[in-house]
Amino acid sequence: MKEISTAGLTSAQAIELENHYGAHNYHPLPVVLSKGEGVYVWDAEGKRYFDFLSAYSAVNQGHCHPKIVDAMTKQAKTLTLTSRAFYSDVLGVYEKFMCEYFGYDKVLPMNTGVEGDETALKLARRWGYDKKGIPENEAKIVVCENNFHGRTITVISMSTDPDARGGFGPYTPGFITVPYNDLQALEEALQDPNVAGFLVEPIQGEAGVYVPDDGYLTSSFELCKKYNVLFIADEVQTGIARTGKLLACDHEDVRPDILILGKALSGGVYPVSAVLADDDIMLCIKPGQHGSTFGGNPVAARVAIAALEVVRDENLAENAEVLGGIFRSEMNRIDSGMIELVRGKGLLNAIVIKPKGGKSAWDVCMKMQENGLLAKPTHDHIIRFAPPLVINETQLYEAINLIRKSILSF
Ligand code: IF1
Repeated sequence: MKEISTAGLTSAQAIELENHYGAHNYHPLPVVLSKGEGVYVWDAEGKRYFDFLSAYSAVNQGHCHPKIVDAMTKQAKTLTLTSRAFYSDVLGVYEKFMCEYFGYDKVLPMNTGVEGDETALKLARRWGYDKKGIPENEAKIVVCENNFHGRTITVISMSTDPDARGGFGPYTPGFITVPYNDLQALEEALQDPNVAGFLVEPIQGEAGVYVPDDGYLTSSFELCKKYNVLFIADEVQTGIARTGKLLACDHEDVRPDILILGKALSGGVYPVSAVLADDDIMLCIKPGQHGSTFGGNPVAARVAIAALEVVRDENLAENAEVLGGIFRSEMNRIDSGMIELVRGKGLLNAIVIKPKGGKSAWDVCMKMQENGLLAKPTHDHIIRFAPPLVINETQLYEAINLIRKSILSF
């Protein structure tokens, strides 16, 4: 093998290495990133791009936010991991901070988003048996068509996406699927006395930034109350200011019984996820029944505190709300037959692309890359736009011009 160090790697070499040695479970845009700061990333050749993916909304606070990186490096030099076999002098501080920040009695720390979802499912089942009186092994969770909650066997068992799910059976039983944004179907499902929880994304991200009708969250929450079912919100992608409020559920003043957070909980520097609930639910899980080697470690705890302080101190929710409005109205003004629809909330937005002359969403993304803006297509015909929430108005208009120019080139 040729001698190559990461310092001198060209983009072509980096892509070749990944292709050769990495599993082929992704199909990335052909851009190799080597540096990030705020709303920008740079490729191996030094070209700068606006990052309009933000690592799927993990980097809401911007790349390499100095306050978060400082918190991480400081703690990393002091104590990184104790496991939960011992207490640490950071975890309790973090847990108190989280409970006060989000308004819950208790938090259960995990690492990745899917672990948060798995935790919520276990918690809901346990509550179903201990508190609702569901007969053993009969608990069901209602989920939505076109959901995305991660990649474990149990979580793909809830999926209706053939790519995510197909060929990985046998599947975990105990799920009822209803169409998203359909209250009547939800009510029918909730009437089953063995239903413990309703798991929902307040906006479906992977499905293509699918925003439900106004009132859907409120009404589904009320239906859950009517049938004594836990309302479980997966805010892994929509949470932490992305949609213009701290939580997407805040748009309808709904307080989930179980709240799942991930991604931007760490500002993208480290995997940190969390599940929040009140005592009546959270204390259904007893010592030894759930956990994780890394969950709640001192670095994660310090990082999450810093990341949430940045969200508050820099008014990221307000910024997302205001700039999101500008973004959608400017997208709607682009005079191109290729834009079928613009939708979203705050700075979680998507445009639906109508292919033109054989050119699809992928081609638009390639053109935007050429012009200095990165975004990723989802489901062939949808492009998701989710810049870091630290973006300012000048930068947003610059980015809008690049998007307009790219689309109008077809
Ligand atoms: C990938 C999409 C986004 C999520 C919600 C839990 C998780 C996710 C609502 C799991 C993860 C990801 C994972 C990422 C692609 C991605 C994604 F394109 F699939 F749809 F964000 F939009 N709940 N979303 O969106 O979190 O375990 O990954 O930390 O490459 O699979 P995780």
